[in-house]
Amino acid sequence: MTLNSVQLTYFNIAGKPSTAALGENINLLLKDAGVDYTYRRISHDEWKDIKEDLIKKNVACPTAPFVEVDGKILTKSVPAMRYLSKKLGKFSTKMEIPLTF
Ligand SMILES: N[C@@H](CCC(=O)N[C@@H](CS)C(=O)NCC(=O)O)C(=O)O
Repeated sequence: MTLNSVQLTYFNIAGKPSTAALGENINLLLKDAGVDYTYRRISHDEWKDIKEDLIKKNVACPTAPFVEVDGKILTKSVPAMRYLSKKLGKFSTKMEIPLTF
């Protein structure tokens, strides 16, 4: 299964390596799965407006990292990874994976 229009958003943390913190788990999942995606690194100044936009879109947990895929917004890193894994056919659960918890 291919995933379309995938964008991961997470903070660019000053003074830390680009691999630091929660965004990296999803980044590696997408990279290892060979997904064509963009990784948008944002500043804390940019976050205010982005968070407001997530709230306007009724995203239940407006935090970073989040992934936009096929017009959906996935928040919370572990649920997002479960959802992506299932869509990629790498998670053989019969459960419906919610977009967020
Ligand atoms: N359990 C969540 C934690 C998400 C979280 O708390 N993210 C922090 C950055 S590491 C955040 O978005 N902080 C800004 C905010 O809550 O407005 C996950 O795994 O994604």
